[in-house]
Amino acid sequence: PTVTRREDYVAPAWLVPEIALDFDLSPGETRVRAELSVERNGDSSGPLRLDGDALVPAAVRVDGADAEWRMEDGALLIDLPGDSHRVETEVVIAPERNTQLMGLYASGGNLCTQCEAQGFRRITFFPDRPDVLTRYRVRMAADKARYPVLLSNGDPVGSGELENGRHWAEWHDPYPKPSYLFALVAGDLAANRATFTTQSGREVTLAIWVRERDLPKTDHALESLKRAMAWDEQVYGREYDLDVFNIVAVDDFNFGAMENKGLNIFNSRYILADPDTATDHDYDAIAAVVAHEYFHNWSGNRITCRDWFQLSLKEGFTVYRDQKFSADQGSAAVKRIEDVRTLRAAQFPEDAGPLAHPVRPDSYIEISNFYTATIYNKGAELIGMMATILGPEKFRAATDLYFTRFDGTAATCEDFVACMEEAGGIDLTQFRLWYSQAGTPRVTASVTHEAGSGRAALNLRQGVPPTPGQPDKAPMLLPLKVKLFGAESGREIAPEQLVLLSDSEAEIAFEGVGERPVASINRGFSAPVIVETDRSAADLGFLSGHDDDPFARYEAMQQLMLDTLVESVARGRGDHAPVIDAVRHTLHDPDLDKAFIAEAVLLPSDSFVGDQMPVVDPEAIFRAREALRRDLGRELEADWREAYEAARANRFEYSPAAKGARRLKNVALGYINASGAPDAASLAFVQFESADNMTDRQGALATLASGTSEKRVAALDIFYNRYSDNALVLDKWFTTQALSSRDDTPQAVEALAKHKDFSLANPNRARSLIGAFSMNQRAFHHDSGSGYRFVADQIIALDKLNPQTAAKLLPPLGRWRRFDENRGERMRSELERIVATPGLSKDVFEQASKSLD
Ligand code: B3K
Ligand code: ZN
Repeated sequence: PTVTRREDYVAPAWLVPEIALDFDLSPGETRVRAELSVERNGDSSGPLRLDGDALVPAAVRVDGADAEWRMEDGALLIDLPGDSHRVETEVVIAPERNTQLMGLYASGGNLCTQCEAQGFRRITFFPDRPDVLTRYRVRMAADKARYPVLLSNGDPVGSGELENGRHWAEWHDPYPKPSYLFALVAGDLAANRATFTTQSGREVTLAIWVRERDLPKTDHALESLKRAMAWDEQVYGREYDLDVFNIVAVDDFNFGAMENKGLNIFNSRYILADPDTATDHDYDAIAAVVAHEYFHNWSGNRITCRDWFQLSLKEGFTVYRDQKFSADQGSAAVKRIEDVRTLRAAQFPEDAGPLAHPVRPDSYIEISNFYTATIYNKGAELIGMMATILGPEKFRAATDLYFTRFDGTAATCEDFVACMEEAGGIDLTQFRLWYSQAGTPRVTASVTHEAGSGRAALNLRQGVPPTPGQPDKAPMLLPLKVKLFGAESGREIAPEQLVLLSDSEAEIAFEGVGERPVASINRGFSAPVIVETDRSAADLGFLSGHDDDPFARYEAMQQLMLDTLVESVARGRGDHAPVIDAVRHTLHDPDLDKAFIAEAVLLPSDSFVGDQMPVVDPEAIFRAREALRRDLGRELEADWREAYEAARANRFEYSPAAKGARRLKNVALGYINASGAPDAASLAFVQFESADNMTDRQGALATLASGTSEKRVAALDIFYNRYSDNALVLDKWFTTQALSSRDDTPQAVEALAKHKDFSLANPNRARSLIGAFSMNQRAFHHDSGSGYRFVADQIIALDKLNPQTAAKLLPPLGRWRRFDENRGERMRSELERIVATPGLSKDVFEQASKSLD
């Protein structure tokens, strides 16, 4: 397969200022006519190259006459004599046979598109690259009974009736856009509508389109959209720019959602919610994804990417924007904790493994493989670090400059950083390494103190581990917020300061320090790094109870728990008392809200504990964590029951306080069950049966599903029967079982893969079982290798239908270097089996072959 390299970028030889598309839609046979006005770009030479993927030209005309053409790697090549021509092509495609879900495809009886990154070339011949910006006119004709609603980008300009029960509609998008932002939907859909008046007084019609019966589940998404629109005006001065904004929800979708200009298309899991079927986490995710896609209208659509190596320009920045939006809707501290948890669970392992790549990659085989936590979440951290370094006013000036200067263009990460430098009045030369060097920096911090002289010092050292293709790393610019507390008095010794660590070693000096200091460092997680300190359990316990930065309090507790678990794994047993004391203290701190407490008292996941160890021992980690959970449950049983009772009697409400109460209640339920109390399972079962919301129902189900009570099977059956016609909730049923900590989970999951409701054809369902199972460290890494074989079988089967979604399931198998020889060998041999599969897609080939290197 061919490798595409960033340094090979050349500007397009031909531009396409205008396109007129004409779709004669039907599921088995859709005729697509395209009329492109093409213009030579400067004095470039060479033929017009129109990308195509599995397209056969039915007709090709240039300036109205049949033309000569040839095919090369699926693309259509035409030699054009002049500088400006009208090129017409015609193809026939079959949406109902499109199982890749890229291009035009059928879902739930409707037709829809997905073009990012390279799906447009599966619809029509076109220079399918983000730096070719085109004005689109789209006409669609379809059977009116089957597809009464016809939508595309921009504004509707006309519609009418045709013969044979067909009708047509035409849409024009006044904003030039890259082909990846094209969208079309034809379906039997109903809309939940609202209006939004922008800050300059423009009235925008908002509509969320779903199946008629799902309409009652769209209010939360619509409300979130309005909030996001207002927030972007207030915080970034960005206003919406069309008269209509449409969102369509579809059931079969390769990822979360897509920001097509004026016509966002969503995986229905990020639109549909009501208390009976969606958890608080679902509600939050819906608000975040709706906001994310909306924010792309400026960070992505008005300013797009020059090439796909610049993907983080739009994705990192937009994730940063949606994270801040969510932080403003509730507890900013809890949101930061959740975001860091995600970064550590998804991005740190990626950065430490065979698929590590820089935020601005240097090469790819298949760009779909680069929609990663590194591009998205680490990319967002880079924006956050620049915002920290500049401060809020200069950061806003810099984003204003960026939005003004690059509006209507296809820009680069470099353009963005240059705006930060210019408006911030600073030099970010060293900071740019964050874009080019992969790997998570490690910072070692220690404090020295001379009681006599009152001198203290914080000693910092940094380094970045080698990653594939990058053996040697230069020191990075790390913005670290630090503060010192007195170990005895607990008072602040030195106020918070922002240290810009630029060398591989530095010493920060403090004067007049009378007592032994304890360092609180990387407060607010100001830099996405791993910090190693020599702080004792006592110091961590103190910070977990007294630090005035809520993130630092959480962090101290996590570090204490991690140290305890790592020690237990190494020595077979550990001292649980400091963790139990710190948790007790946190549970009773009247200044803390319930959501924060719930986050803070949660043990780090099995896999995060594994990430701290040179060789991951899944069984030992599981046992150590269960032992600590049991002791926490037993020693604090009365406290958990008290917390549980305090949050028990609330009727459903979607508010930060009510969410926090539910979160803590369910964490408490988990600990009560861990204690082994005889009534624990019935407590869970009562909650399961009486819940008026999915958070409580699923929380109880998860607790039961990991246990041995006879209530377990009953609860799973009740849940299944109650929701058997709701695909999104059935996904939860599969996931809950895949994440169970029971010994028989590997066999249970293999059986579930044969369940009549399981199907690889629907990406949500595939992920709900296979994706979830591979996150269950103990079950997936069973030393028989059965988990590896099972997941590899599923990847091979899914690759034939949907390579993109198959490739996303691969990375857990690629982490073989982190495990013992037996497991590592078995993982490798599954990767080898995958690579040797005939007809493998380049998506899976890239992930599997790089994982073997
Ligand atoms: N831009 C899309 C992701 C497209 C993924 C293509 N493999 C959604 C988003 O990030 O907002
Ligand atoms: Zn995005």
